[in-house]
Amino acid sequence: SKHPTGVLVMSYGTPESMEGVEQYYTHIRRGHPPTAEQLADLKGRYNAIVGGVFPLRENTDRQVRSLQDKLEQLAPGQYRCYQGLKHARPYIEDGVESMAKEGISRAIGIVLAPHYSVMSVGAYIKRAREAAERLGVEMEFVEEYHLHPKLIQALAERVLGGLAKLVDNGQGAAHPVKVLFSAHSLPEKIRELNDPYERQLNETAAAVAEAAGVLPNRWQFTWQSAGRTKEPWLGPDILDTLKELAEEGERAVLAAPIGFVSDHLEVLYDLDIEAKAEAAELGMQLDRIAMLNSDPLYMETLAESVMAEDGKTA
Ligand code: FEC
Repeated sequence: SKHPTGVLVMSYGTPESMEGVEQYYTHIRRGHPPTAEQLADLKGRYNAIVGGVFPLRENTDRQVRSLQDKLEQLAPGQYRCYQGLKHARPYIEDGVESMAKEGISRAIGIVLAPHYSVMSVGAYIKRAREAAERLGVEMEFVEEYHLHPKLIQALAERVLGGLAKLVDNGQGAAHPVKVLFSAHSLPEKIRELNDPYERQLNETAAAVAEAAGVLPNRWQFTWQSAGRTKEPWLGPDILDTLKELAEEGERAVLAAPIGFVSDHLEVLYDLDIEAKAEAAELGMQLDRIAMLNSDPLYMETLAESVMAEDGKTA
């Protein structure tokens, strides 16, 4: 066909300004506006990170551009990337609409999150599929890429880099470092759905630890960023894990948030500010691995996953 295959690149989304935080938060809460206190709390967290900007927007833009370049390099003229965000403009539906308007009749969707849960990636795919059906775009999806060898390599390099820095500059020189892999918690009810999220995260953690030569007793998995609701969320939370590690005599921790791929609020606030403060309180040093952002190995992971899915269906 004369039209390229569309690639809908989906990401969480972030507000464009402080004025947009209320609408964004309301969208995350499925149309229920936050209380004034909840809103002030969230604005406070955005203000606390790197000067109160919204780095996820620039990072997602750059990831989409870099993936387009990588696809162009691997398969010239065959793919055209579009952006679709879960909770901000351009929404997932806007991305599908742009494709349809530009004459795209087939597309592959991929989410900038490597692990599948029905509550995370599944929800992105559901919305994209509905829009595609409505607009007559034939669409297939990459559901997960959590063990792609280039993803594992990129993460292992970051763990090695983080360990080297801790050993050079801090307590890691005198104490063995504990590597704490983490991801966004979800409500415990995902367990009743036989959801692959926990298993996939543990598989990524084990593969990265092995590739980086981190011994089994020198790493563990923990959750972070649980929602502030009454229902139970998957635990233990990283703040509790840090307390436990301090009691066990650990002094140096490397946080490796493998469930995320960008610098954004859940990393820059929840880990770099909140978890770091807790660690300091406990007499421990906490460093964090660099995020993938538009790392070439990550872009190759995405490009190869898209092309493999396309090959299955062409
Ligand atoms: O930098 C930014 O502006 C956005 C950072 C951000 C990322 C992110 C990723 C994930 N979330 C996931 C699940 C949930 C569930 C709820 C929930 C709520 C929030 C709130 C903010 C927020 N999330 Fe998020 N998430 C980010 C930001 N998230 C802000 C609302 C206030 C708060 O609780 O802190 C609970 C919704 C509800 O109330 O019903 C569930 C998952 C991911 C990782 C996968 C992905 O990227 O899609 C899972 C980045």
